Amino acid sequence: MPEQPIFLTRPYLPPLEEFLPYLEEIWASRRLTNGGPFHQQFEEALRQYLGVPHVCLFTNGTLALMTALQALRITGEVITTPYTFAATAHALLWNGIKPVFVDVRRDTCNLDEELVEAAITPRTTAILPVHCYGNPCADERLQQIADTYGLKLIYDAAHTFGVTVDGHSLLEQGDLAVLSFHATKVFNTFEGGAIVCHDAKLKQRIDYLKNFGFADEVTVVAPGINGKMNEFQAALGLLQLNYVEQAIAARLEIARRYREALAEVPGVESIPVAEGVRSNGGYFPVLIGPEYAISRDQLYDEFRRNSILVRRYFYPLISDLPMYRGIPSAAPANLPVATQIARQVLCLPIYPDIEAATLEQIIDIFYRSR
Ligand code: T4K
Repeated sequence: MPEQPIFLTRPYLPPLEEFLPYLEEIWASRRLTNGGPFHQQFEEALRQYLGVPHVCLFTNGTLALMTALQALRITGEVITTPYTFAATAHALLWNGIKPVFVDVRRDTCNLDEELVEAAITPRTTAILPVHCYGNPCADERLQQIADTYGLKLIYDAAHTFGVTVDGHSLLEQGDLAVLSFHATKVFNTFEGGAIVCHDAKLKQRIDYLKNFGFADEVTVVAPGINGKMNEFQAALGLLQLNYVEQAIAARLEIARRYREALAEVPGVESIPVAEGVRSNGGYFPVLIGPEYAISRDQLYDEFRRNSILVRRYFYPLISDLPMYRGIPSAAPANLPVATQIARQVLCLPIYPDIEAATLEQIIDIFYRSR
């Protein structure tokens, strides 16, 4: 048994000596937050890296999601997925919006676009899909539905950093896309997040909203919140951009090894990557089916006995949490695919510097337990 547990992920950090000059600059200027120089530099550098029109930096992805809903004045009901991290639906509740859960597709774990129309009511104002594990949603179809019914389309793109489809950033889709730069993500700024948007006026509104609604010293245009990214986060982000492609490449190589090794194990299903997609290796989920010798939870326990801290993202389903389960659309009978995936999923450790021997040890547990 290893002395140190193997975690699901380890945050990527650049060499400390490269970060120290940024800290010295912050100390010298005493500019710590509120749109300082690193904030401005990082916002522009990120915009260029992502190839998107506008970026609004946030202190975390959850506040970015909450602000995105405010920015587009979303109210009433919003169609979303139950198969995600709690923050997606919580952002709706914090805005007094009712989530309407629609089932997912097994091949992508994303909102099933063909079930969306049936969930629309006169109170529906938006669709909030998640590109789960960075797998692209059926963007064209979702946009078509949104256009037909006059709905806004906001993507929770927390898992999507650096993902491209036929060379285009996935973040170009929808009215807004929301990123997370949390420590556990492919790209981290300790904590952090951003909204990607397409026009300058909307960026301005979001920038006001994340600063309490202040447009200038005496003008407050809306009941905004404090969502600002500070200078420490922004400085780290600037530095991390130099390393992120290298980190993604290392993750994709680990994903390739898992995929290859587990293809031979009956009852262990990897989620496919669609043609033309450059994924980011943020997560490596597998579904444990009935053909496997033991259940998902028995396998989970077996990993834990070996000090390998695999995770069941996303179990339980959001729709099963106490604050959501009373909503009619949260009934398990309405969500059969999501319910099944949540019972079968196991996310395996994946991070750029995972040791080759650890990777083989993880794979070996699948072979030994089958
Ligand atoms: N939308 C979606 C779809 C999301 O997945 C998330 C966040 C959000 C929105 C909200 O974005 P943020 O507001 O977080 O920016 C983690 C993260 O806290 C959360 O950011 C993430 N999704 C979610 C999927 O996972 P936990 O509670 O499961 O993480 P935790 O602390 O157990 O960490 C997992 C493993 O990572 C640990 O076993 C060890 C390792 N780790 C973690 C941290 C925090 C480290 O090595 N160092 C660290 O600093 O939620």
